[in-house]
This record gives sequence, structure tokens and C-alpha cells, in this order.
Amino acid sequence: MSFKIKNKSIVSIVMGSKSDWSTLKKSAEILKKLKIQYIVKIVSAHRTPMRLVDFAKSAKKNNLAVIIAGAGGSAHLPGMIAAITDLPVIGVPMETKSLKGLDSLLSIVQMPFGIPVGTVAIGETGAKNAALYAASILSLNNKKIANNLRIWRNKQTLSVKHSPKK
Ligand code: RP5
Repeated sequence: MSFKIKNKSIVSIVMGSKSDWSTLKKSAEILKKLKIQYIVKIVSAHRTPMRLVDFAKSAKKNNLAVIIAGAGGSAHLPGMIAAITDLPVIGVPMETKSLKGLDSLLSIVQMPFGIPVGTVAIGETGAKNAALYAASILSLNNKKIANNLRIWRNKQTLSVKHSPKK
């Protein structure tokens, strides 16, 4: 699998199903604001297992730096990607109808010793924080991203009022 991207600060947003996109587009919106390049792919661990292997195996040579992986239910996608590549993988648990995403959260967060997945909150909050977390990782080696992240956080700080009544 080749994405033909040269820049090294690339985030990949991958999801188990198209139905995850309404949540994971929140990651994309934050990355866009921070001027971080990203690609978006549907890679299902159980419906397209070979695509998963291909994606994870070629992630480094395609210049990906951080992978945001969202999945719901048994949610094995982030863990399987992390098992194949040693790039940092941030897992976003999707909110599900039956168990409100608790199933996804426990599945993603409970990685056994040896293969870590950085797990964020369920749903949109997690998707947004995943993008900010990816930005923090990229900031270690990219001054522009570090600066954009600092500006974003300063704006957030300034937006907090001192009183709920004003
Ligand atoms: C997972 O199954 C996906 O990540 C999604 O959250 C969940 C349900 O998928 P769909 O049935 O909506 O395609 O693989």
C-alpha cells in the first residue's frame, strides 16, 4: 500500500468502518487547524484483515509518524496495527449503541504487556484529544507543529471566562 507522501510529519486516521467517520472527522478537523498533514483510510481488522496487514506493514515506509485508529465493539484494530508496526498508535474507542462504547474502551485500553496502544476517551472527545496527542508527539521533532499547538492551547486558555455569569 503506497500513499506517495514525502513529508515525515504525517498522521494517519484509520477506522474500522465508514460509520466511525462522523466521530473521527473530529480528529481531522483538529489536525487541519494545526496544519498537520493526514490521510484517512478504512481498515477493518475483521472485514479486511489483509488490508490491515498491508497498511500497518507499509506505514513507516509511507512516512507515517503517528496512527490514530478508531474502532467500536470488540475494537481490535488499534491493537492489531500496534502489533505490526512500532509507530505510536492512539486508539479511539467508538461509542456503540449496545454498550455506549464501554466495550470499545475496555477492548482498546486493555492491551496485554508488550504492545501498547495510547487510549483516549470514548467518542468525539477522544477523537479530538487523539489529534492533540498526535500533535504533541510530532512537536518533539517539528517546530512548526510545536508552535501551532502552543498557539492553539493559548487560545483555549484565553477563551475560558472567569465567571459563568458574564
Ligand atoms: C467496528 O465495528 C467498527 O469500528 C465500527 O465501530 C463497528 C460497527 O461497524 P458497522 O457495522 O457500522 O460497519 O469494526
